[in-house]
Amino acid sequence: MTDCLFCRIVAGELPSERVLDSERTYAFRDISPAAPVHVLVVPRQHIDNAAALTAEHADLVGELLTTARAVADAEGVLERGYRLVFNVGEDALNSVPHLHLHVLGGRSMGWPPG
Ligand code: IU
Repeated sequence: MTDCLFCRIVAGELPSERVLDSERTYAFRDISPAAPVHVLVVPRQHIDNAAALTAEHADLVGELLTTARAVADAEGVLERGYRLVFNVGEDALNSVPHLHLHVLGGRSMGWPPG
């Protein structure tokens, strides 16, 4: 059994609130939402983070983005806008070592992020 939290969520070994999924991706609600809409889109396969991506992952990355777009559409935040974030490394406060794309929306946001 893997000890990767998000691998276990994808496998259904740990509970999550599914939003939608695709062949290679799974989208679920963040347990500690930072915005009214806060969904994480993860690849079903384990990849540590965005710094571990190679050209071989190009199709998968495209699928992560189209899943994120479908989440924004389904959540009704597409028209007013939303933010997509990959955190990488400690300066960015990346805390879970399984690649995940944050979909944040439902409120206006500041820039630059803190
Ligand atoms: P980060 O980019 O690694 O900082 O984001 C990790 C996210 O995973 C963060 O927003 C957490 O609230 C979220 N999360 C979760 O949804 N479920 C969990 O069991 C744990 C973290 I631990």
